[in-house]
Amino acid sequence: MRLLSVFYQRDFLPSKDADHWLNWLQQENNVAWARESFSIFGRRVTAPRRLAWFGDAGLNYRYTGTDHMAEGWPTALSALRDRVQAVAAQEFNFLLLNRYANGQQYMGWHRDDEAGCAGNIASLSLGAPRRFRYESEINGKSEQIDLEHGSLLLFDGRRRHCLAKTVRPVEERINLTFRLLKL
Ligand SMILES: O=C(O)CCC(=O)C(=O)O
Repeated sequence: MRLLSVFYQRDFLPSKDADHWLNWLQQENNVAWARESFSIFGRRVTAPRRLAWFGDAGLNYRYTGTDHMAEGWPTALSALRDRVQAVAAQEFNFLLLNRYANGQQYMGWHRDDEAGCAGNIASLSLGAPRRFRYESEINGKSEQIDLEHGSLLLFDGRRRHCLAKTVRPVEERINLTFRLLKL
């Protein structure tokens, strides 16, 4: 089932848990953070953020012409996935993480509508609050939510959305998007 509108739970994680997860994900021995480049209108562009992923072993999430092959879930993260699944009432088999060092790092407008992407996306935010914009399903206008530390957002990835840049001095933010890939 797809959601018609977005669902936002501000206090999905108690602040102590949210702090723990932010700290855990920032450790390079837990997560291999990488800078990725992709082709857009024939030009090679480096993404203005860092990226990592986990998922059921052998699953490949391919987008912007790049493979993201999963090798399994660290035990700690599969426990977090189970908590997200319970609220979303849906299973997830892939996790994409984005790490924004400051307000100049962002994600441009896009849709997550690759073939094989099913159900809704569950987006867990950690660190500095940042503005998420998405297209209204009613009139196509831009709506927005400030995603807070420990919050969970459920949304239909086929709706255009972005993580806006800001000139305000903001600290690091890590975002986890749990997805269901059907292959
Ligand atoms: O960092 C965010 O909240 C946005 C992530 C996003 O748009 C995506 O993963 O498709």
